Amino acid sequence: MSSLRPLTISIAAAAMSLSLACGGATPDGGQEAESPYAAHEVAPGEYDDYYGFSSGGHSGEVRIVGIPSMRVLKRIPVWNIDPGSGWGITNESKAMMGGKWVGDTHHVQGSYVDGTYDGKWLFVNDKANNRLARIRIDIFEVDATVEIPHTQGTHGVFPQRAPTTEWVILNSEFRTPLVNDGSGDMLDASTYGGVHTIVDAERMEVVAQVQTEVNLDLAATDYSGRYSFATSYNSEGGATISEMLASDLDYLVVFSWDNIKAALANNDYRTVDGVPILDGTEGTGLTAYIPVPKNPHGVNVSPDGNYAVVSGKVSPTASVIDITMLDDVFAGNIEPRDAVVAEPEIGLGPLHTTFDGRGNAYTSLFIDSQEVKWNIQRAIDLQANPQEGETAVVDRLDIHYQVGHTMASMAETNEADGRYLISLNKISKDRFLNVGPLKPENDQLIDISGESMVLLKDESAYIEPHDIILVRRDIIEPHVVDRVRLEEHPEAVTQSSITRDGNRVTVRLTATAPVFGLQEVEVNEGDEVTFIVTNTDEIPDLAHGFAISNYNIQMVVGPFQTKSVTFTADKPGVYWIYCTNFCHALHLEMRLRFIVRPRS
Ligand code: RUQ
Ligand code: CUA
Ligand code: CA
Repeated sequence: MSSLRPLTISIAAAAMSLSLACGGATPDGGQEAESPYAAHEVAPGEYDDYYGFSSGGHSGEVRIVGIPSMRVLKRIPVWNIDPGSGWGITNESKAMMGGKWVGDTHHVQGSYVDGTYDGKWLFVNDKANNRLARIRIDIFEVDATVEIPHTQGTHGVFPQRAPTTEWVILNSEFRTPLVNDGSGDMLDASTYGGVHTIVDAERMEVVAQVQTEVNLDLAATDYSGRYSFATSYNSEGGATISEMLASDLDYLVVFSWDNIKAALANNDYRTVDGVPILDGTEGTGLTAYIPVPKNPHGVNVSPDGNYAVVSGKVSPTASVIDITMLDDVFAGNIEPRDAVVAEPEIGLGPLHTTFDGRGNAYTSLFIDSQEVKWNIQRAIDLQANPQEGETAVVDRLDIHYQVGHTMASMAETNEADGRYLISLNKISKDRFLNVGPLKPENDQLIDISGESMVLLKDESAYIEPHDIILVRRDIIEPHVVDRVRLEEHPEAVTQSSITRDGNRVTVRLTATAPVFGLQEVEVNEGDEVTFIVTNTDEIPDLAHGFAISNYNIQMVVGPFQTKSVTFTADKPGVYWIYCTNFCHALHLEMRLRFIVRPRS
């Protein structure tokens, strides 16, 4: 039995409390002699079939996980400081972080061409400080960021899927005043709104924002480049949890890109802080508000591009919206709710839905702690023709415990292959050694190639991954490089030197195992010192580190990369600069003296 104290939301309105109790499930299947995972094991020296790109939640990072081994292959710092790479310490990364050192990554998505991944970029949001970051897949480092104005709770993010990713859209989960400068009656929540932000993927600049009266939570784009979607759980415009739960129906908000583009071309907007703000409230023609029950969460589009599936969260249902009917909704030929072609009952606490490319949907059930497999066409047929005792549900699998996101292999593309399903479980509870109050999460690997789901593997994850996408290896591998081009950094160093301009000292330093290009650097106390370090080693996996003792500076520089750091030499004395990354038999000798002469 569980010893976890239920953390129930203690308000009367939440009769269906979204509790963290797990109902006393016990671990199952752990002690069989032959684990079903054996057939999927990635032996030493073998490679995984998929790259998993996972958002690290409040760790602020993105992680690369091999699937099906579940090995964590890399952590990509985004909105966090990482001495292992110097992220947040180097001048280059500081410029991209803009003085904000924490973030909350929820959703990582890849760039697309014709409905599948093109292997170029990943995009990831920052819910805490309202930013979007772009990661270059060739080197798996952030190369651009953009602040999203007029928003809080920047949550759902999704790139355009076709023909290519020109736009990336983001939702603001929290309603706020659009101009949030303390003016007006700040307590009057009826004046707040949400915004659907459009970012240019190439330039990483905000193109426009579409304002709505409701909040906008999860996001998706369609497969034609004509629509985007946002779930809204706060159609009530409430500021308290009971207000947000007052109504039985909320919305899936659909944004018409044709009409947005026309409004932009006709200058049909106002400009606030340099950003075009379009009116997307009900009746303006830019949006359709499709009523769905109740406080819905995820919206996911089926790989055939035909359906948007909204997971009901407080309602035990999923709502299936027929995307081919949206033109009629926007033309006023049918009511928005007419586009909901099925609403099967699937279980308690549906959060996210994913697909196997064979017509089946898999929805995470937070309260039931289950993955539920159901057939979309069957749900549509039963909606049209209800039959006593019949259900669209095909299979259920208990997970451990309280699943948030779930994702199948290639499921957010038109190449969904229905091999693996990942269940990102918020609570691991009794599945691992006890490591104190703050426990790992439990990411579970499930085989979905057959009729029934088969649990294959538990993997602990440092809190708290949110979402993951599973991308076939052959899409990513050709793009990944072993080293950057030396000249990519305008200040790349090929010859070490020290130059002085007044009290500004610039040290250009090469690093080739096992020596830095200089053996000592002398400066005066109070000098502003910039070190520019280039790793000039040609060997593909030979990184060098650069740390200055007692100066709070530490960074790793990959092959042919250049990184710089600027600081004030405020402590006189002798300080060893050393390589932090084991690179050579003489790695320990790879160091130089930094001599700071006291001000006389
Ligand atoms: S959310 S557990 Cu931030 Cu993706 Cu749904
Ligand atoms: Cu270079 Cu250790
Ligand atoms: Ca609501």
